[in-house]
Amino acid sequence: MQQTTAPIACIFDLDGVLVDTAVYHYQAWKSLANSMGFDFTEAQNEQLKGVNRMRSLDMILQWAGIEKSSEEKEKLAAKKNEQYVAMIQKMTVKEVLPGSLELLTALKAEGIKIALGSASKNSALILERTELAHFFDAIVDGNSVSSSKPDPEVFLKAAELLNAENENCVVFEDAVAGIEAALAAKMMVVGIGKPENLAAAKVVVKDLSQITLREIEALRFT
Ligand code: B16
Ligand code: MG
Repeated sequence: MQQTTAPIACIFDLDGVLVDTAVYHYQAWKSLANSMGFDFTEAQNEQLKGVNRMRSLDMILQWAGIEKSSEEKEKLAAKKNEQYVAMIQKMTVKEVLPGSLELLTALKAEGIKIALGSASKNSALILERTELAHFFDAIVDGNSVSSSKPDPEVFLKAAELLNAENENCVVFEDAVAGIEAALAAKMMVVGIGKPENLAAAKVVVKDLSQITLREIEALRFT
């Protein structure tokens, strides 16, 4: 009897994978830190990727050795978000990262299910501004999870909504925390960025233009 393999399902992180918003997060956090009289390094910024807003703020304050009350932290996070939203409101389809549109289109043409698995609470605005919303069969973002990456919740929920088994899901991630989350969910993972930053991912590519649908489908056999 011939064995059939279940189709793969693809789960995309948003910031830094499909769209170039990682740089806006960095600018907004840096400007907040500078306004308080301190800074953080690019290596520290790598650790903020994929991490939710309040946890990112906690990390930045901890690096600076500053303690704030919950109320003050809410205000600081709101200030950062205001600046970030002002930047993403001006986004266009031009800020979609190389290969994103081509890969999403190819997946759709093959009938492969697609979900978003992002920590961002601003994903709806970004998907609308960049005209990507129509590609997704399911959206899981910072508004629908209680635990931040590296907790696997965001990807487990996405797989559930797609009706896919975890081991058939391929996660595309630019963040160390996101790769940890995907591995904890027992999913396949493609790192997006520099291999030296994303050592836990077996496959790392510069951007989505550097991987084909066939290579993605072959991941389960590696
Ligand atoms: P927001 P992703 C993450 O999005 C970003 O990588 C991370 O830097 C950011 O702090 C987080 O979203 C929360 O974003 O402040 O917009 O809710 O990479 O998981 O798509
Ligand atoms: Mg990201």
